[in-house]
Amino acid sequence: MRIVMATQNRNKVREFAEILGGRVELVPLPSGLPKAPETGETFLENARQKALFYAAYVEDPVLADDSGLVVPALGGEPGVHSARYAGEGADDGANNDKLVHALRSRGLRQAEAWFACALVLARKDRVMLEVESRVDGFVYDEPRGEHGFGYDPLFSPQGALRRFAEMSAAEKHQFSHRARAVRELLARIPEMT
Ligand code: ITT
Repeated sequence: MRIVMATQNRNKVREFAEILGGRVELVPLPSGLPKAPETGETFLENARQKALFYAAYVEDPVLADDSGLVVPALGGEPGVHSARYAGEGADDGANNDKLVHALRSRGLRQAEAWFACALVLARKDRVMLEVESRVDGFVYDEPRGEHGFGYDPLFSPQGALRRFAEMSAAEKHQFSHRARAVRELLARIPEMT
């Protein structure tokens, strides 16, 4: 099976390839396409929006991922705004700094949090499969580790003493929202009509 990865985020593409380990042929989006709109209020709405937007441009099924970090003590932020928490075009460092300041300004050294991942597989104008998954854990007010991307230096999954950014890719995928969602998607591919 060949799937077009409907994302502009290289870290997501790398993680999908690691998690799938060759079971599916992944191809990138053709270059020069506009960025899909992301105006939904939920991860699933945004994943659907991206999948259907890019599916209109290609023949093969496309897979979109919308994901992010939810911190209930911060009113659910960064949430669906995770990629642009510190402003449009913000980099991971700026987003992490903003999260650290948001925690500290509320007197929090740590807080419960989860990473969520919605995946939508679409072909042409039709959604074929949708799955959602999450990993519960904690965020902290100081970063640790050099691996991964995004908020990985601030997040530890429940049952692990280390941050995602302190883990190898294989260790992160034992816990991660994305790896769980991909496994569920693969299990449901036979349901596709
Ligand atoms: P596309 O829309 O092109 O896929 P994006 O980076 O804009 O790329 P999202 O809107 O889904 O994608 O935002 C996801 C953000 O959530 C991402 O940029 C990270 O800041 C964060 N995030 C998601 N998964 C993560 C992970 O496994 N580790 C750390 N941060 C993650």
